[in-house]
Amino acid sequence: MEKIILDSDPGHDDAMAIILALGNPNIDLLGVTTVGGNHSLEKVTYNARAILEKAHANHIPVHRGCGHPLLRPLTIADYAHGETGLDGVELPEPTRELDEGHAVNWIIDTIMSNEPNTITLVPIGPLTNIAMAVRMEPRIVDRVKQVVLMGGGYHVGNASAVAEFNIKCDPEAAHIVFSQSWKITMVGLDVTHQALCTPEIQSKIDNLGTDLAKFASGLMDFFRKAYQNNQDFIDPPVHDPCTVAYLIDPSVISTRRCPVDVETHGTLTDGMTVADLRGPEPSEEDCNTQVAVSLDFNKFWDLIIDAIKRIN
Ligand code: PIR
Ligand code: CA
Repeated sequence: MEKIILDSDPGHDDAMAIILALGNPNIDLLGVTTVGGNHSLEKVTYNARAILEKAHANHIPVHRGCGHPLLRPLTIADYAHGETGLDGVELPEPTRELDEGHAVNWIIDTIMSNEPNTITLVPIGPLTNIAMAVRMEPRIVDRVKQVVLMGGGYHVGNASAVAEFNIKCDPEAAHIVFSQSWKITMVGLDVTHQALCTPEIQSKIDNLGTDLAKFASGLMDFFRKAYQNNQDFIDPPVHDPCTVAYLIDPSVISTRRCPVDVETHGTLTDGMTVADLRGPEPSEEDCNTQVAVSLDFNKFWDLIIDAIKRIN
């Protein structure tokens, strides 16, 4: 069982990551924390609670985190996620109260009160909460098992020619996170743009016939339209669950070790994840960061479909 904390900004693909984490028997989801990103902190926090309600998982705590990047104003992605941050589906009213305590404190307390090397951080939004946690309690860096994050890309951007949204939203936070000595796997657009919800995949989800399958399919319908309207995609890439899939089965994603740094002073390149792919692949002792390079499409979607089936 992999104990994970999902730090999220739901978001259509964040919702799919939460569902995968809940529905897979090898993942122990300790809690969901929220960060301003795809939409305002208020909206994404409500969405996180509503998704858990929908998936019969209101035993999972939700802690609200930072609403704004460390230095910059918040830029949201409502063009991708709509007015609610989760347009296209009807959300149930959450029955569990929002948990007390700031997400950053909860992340620190959870890591420090568990055995060393047992907790994996899975950030799937801007890295503001994680950077704050590092600054408040630097001992978490040695105590965390690993960080597997959705963000960045070494060959492609979506918020600019070279920058991915989560990193571009808060490049200073990303810089802090990538400068630590913990093991980081960057699951970037290079791979998540392969995680397309094709009509064939979506009909497999539809064929499950359950309430949660209809919910997931409704999310994908909206995400498809948004991606067709403003990203020039035919099918929507379902970014965030790639991280969880990698933790469930590392053979879903192949990786390459390389140094990664984040541009914070670029005029054209702000928020770019600069991956140094020169030379032979460095050893694990020499390099604590790795980037995702390819996705096993069928294995990925089998995991998601299996998770939806198990929940409902
Ligand atoms: C942002 C996202 C998704 C699509 C667009 N166009 C913008 C969000 C996703 O939730 C994911 O975490 C990441 N940011 C992909 O860039
Ligand atoms: Ca996200």
